[in-house]
Amino acid sequence: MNNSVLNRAADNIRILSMSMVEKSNSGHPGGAMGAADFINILYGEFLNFDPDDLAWPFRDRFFLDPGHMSPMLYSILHLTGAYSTEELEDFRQWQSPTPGHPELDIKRGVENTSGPLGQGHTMAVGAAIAERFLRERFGEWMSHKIYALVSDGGVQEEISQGAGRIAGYLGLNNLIMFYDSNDIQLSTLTDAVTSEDTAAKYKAWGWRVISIDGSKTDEIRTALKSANNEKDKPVLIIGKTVMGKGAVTESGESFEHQCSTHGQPISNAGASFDKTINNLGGDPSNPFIVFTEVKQYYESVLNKKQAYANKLQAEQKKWEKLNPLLAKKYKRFFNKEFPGLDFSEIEHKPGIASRSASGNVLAYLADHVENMIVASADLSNSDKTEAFLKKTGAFRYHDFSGAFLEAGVSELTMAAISTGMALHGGVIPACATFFVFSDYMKPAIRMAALMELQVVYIWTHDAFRVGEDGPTHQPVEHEAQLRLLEQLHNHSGHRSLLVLRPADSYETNVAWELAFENKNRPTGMILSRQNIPDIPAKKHSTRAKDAEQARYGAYVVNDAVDQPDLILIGNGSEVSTLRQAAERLLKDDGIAVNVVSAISEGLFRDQENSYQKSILPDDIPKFGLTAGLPSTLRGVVGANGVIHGLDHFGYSAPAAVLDEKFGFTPKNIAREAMSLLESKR
Ligand SMILES: Cc1ncc(C[n+]2csc(CCOP(=O)(O)OP(=O)(O)O)c2C)c(N)n1
Ligand SMILES: [Mg+2]
Repeated sequence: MNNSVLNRAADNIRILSMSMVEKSNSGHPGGAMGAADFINILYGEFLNFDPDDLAWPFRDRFFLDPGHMSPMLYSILHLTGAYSTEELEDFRQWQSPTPGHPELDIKRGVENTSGPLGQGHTMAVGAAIAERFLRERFGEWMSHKIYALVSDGGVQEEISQGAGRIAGYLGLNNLIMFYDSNDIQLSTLTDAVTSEDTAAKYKAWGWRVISIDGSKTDEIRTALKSANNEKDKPVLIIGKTVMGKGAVTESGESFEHQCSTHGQPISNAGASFDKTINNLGGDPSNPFIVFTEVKQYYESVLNKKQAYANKLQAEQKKWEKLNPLLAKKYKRFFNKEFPGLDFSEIEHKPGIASRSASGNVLAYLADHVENMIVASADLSNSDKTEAFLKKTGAFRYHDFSGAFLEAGVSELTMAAISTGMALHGGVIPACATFFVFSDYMKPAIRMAALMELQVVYIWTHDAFRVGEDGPTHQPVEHEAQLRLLEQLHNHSGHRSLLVLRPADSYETNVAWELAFENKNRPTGMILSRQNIPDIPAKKHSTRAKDAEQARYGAYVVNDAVDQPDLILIGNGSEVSTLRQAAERLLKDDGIAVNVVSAISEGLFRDQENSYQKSILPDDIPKFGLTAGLPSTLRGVVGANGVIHGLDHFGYSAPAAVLDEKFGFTPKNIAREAMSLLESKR
């Protein structure tokens, strides 16, 4: 293809991008204008997709890290036919499909929601792992490339360390990342904050690095060709680009390389909108137009893409005929179907920790779910994911026969990689660490919740009962924080995250079952380090059957009394303490108590009002017990109830001593409950 048409197309992307920002009077034109040359060559000459079906599972993926460059993405997707002119003109407006930062819309070519810098390219690493995992099982025919674009901000974010290390360690030769290196960031030039040798850094991680002039069509093409032929390593193409490329002032002087064009209409920044469009060969009175030759060029591009997709899909059909069982399997993988899963087959020894019960579930899943990928941030023996690891094996350099990612000590990276796996599709990711370190994962959890992705978070060592490790390891406010996402609804109107803290091994089974049913949102599981006695079965029932009621979010675990004197409410291991307190109250004071296990407030509040009232009638005194902040249970216990929780960081001492000192004993709880009842008399 002759470069003059390509350069016209890149200029067209620049004009569209700056015009979108100008029209909405908000947004980020500078970076988009600089990276236009790359995105143009990538989509024009490399990225494989099916124009008729952008969700085709074996398409190449493009992950955008700097979401603020959304005008560039919408512009290229306009040239390839997925967005209309009106939609570009509607940039950043209410309910437009062109929001300020791109929001996941695979059917229209947006592979990831982006905005928090650093996560987008880490998701690409996750997608690249998923691709290698599937290729290993189904063959070379289905292999495809994962492209990412990262900017100065994404390279500076700490998460890039984890993403770079893991991609290099695993030799993700299907990953090609373009670094839009324009030496400018939001408030300064990059030299105000960094003097690192980025190429050397990535090389040290095991990447191949190609440095080019990122505005030059030939150099971009050569680099992408070479990256596509790379057999061993992930490739970083460092492209030196020009912020606000083509911008000029009213008097026609260059206004390129200006920090001010990062995040406002170029006319506000000091450039001339009209003169810049003239300079880029466009018509200021018609800024949203696509040049005729560019239109023709992209028509020919789409024909080529279609021909490629047709060819591959024919190959796919042939393969499916020859391998009918495998063909069924990959379809199941992508449809998130799990035939034959029966959690009631999973047996536990009595009175084990819920982390161990989860380990038993994982051992079962290793045998029954072939497309599950589990990760741990260097805690597999402690968080009990090793039950899965031992049966499946860890990923190694160019070896994806296993199904376990040893992520190293990098919780945020691990969580964002899990997001990327879920985005790629075909696999079910779960990742684990200590509950207290969920703090390190929150930004990625939030993105998975926003994107409505099935990711499972396994958090063990759920309370101050980690004991001697002290306050740095004792989660307190964490459950309350995560349950905030239970209150936050996703764009489909559902609770964006489900948080489950099971009270014994039977509830742990149910929690895992729910995690598999939760196909359109993440699930977090909060599990104990210490053993927990199993809750006894109710009269004429089995514990397994009783525990199924955890599906309602909260239920009475003992033989319920119609008119109890008191209701005790908790979750996790506190339910056991409450049960013992209830026995004391009945024996010593003749008080009739219902004990409620509230595995998830969110699930509970989604039940019929009549059910909620039957479990927690208004007129009965309520007492809550939580190892977390008292506010963790406030929504369930209600304003008039009393909650015994923790309102400090905890202390270093053996767990039993802490239970005693913090008043988490059946005796103390019975005493406090009695004073609540007395205060009501
Ligand atoms: C995690 C995170 N922190 C801060 C921001 C705010 N922010 C948006 S863009 C940006 C830096 C922009 O620099 P660069 O990535 O080089 O983009 P360019 O200015 O070149 O377009 C910052 C700090 C963000 N989006 N995400
Ligand atoms: Mg920059």
